Amino acid sequence: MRIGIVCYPTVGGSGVVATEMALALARRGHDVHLLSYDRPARLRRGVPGVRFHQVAVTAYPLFRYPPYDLALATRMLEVREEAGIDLFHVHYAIPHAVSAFLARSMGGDLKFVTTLHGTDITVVGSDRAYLRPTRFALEQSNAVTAVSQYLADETHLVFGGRTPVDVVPNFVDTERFRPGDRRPWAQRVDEERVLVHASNFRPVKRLADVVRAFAIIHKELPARLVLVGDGPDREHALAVAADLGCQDRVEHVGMQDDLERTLAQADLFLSASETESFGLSMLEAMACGVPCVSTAVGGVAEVLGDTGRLAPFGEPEALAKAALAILRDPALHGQLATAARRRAVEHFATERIVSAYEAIYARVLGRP
Ligand code: GMT
Repeated sequence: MRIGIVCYPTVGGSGVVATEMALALARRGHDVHLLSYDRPARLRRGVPGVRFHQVAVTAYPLFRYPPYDLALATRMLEVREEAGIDLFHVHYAIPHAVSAFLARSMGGDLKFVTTLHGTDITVVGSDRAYLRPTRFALEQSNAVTAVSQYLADETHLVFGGRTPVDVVPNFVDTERFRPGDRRPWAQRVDEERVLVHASNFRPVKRLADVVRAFAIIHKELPARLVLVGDGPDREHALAVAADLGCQDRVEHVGMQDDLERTLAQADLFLSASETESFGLSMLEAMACGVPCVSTAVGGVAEVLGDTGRLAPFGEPEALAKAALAILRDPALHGQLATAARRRAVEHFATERIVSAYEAIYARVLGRP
């Protein structure tokens, strides 16, 4: 098939999923075209079978907010004409699904599948300013998918039940994300527990709560917290670490192209999010054999199964208690680590999930 993928290029989960989809589809022989305002990090090097098409937005003094959605609709039509695209797969509803509908209205029969990732429904999509166009664009999509059952249910709650939503979870490359050769802390001389958190440090991630939980853990056990990523809450979280006297045990390493290396060195992944439709970094940690302790929000329970531990949102003490129970018990840690890796491989491996998307494409195109 000739497939157009539309996504945000940022390091956020939806961009990662869309780019990994493009790579996996190209490996399966599809002709893949990726459209975005910038080249996604994981596509920096050219990849056979995937062509990148930049969406350029004209700046004009009159435009306080340049109309990206219009430029995207135009680019979708151009790419369809140039490459003979069979179907577009748009990741994150706003504004991508609306642009796809506009492209169809301008250019005739254009098929598109919309994948919902989280805040496009739970935060932005439910905002009064965006609710009606988002609902309309979902109704116009040839298929709508959500990355968890939680998100599918939320979509029905927010937008009404008219649009059928297929649940297709996110996936992980279990060859790239795999356990490292680091021995568990009980077999190491320093016994230092390495905790990791990776995200875009947006307010919804509650990075300061990650640090607060870590400060409690650090008082009880030798421990270090590695923060991977970057975003608006970085300074606040580092200030909280200083206030709590653990700043020298908190290491901010910024964005990482080789996140798998850091994850494979960790003993535990900590997440304090207020909402999380899926939690892709946790799946990547699981694939590396790293148990996760997270707030019990959104679709996280669907991802972790019984391989990690959940604590109520907004209670860093509860998060710390759950983490300490694992970090004090090498046998329990070993069991959870093995179960996490197994669950990632059995339920969330790339090939399995990409096949599910291919089946949806075939259904939309009316092909066997
Ligand atoms: O919704 C966001 O904050 C951005 C979005 C993204 O582009 O990274 O994250 C969402 O999509 C990810 C990939 O499907 C999920 O793993 C995240 O859980 C989800 N974020 C939230 O629900 C907050």
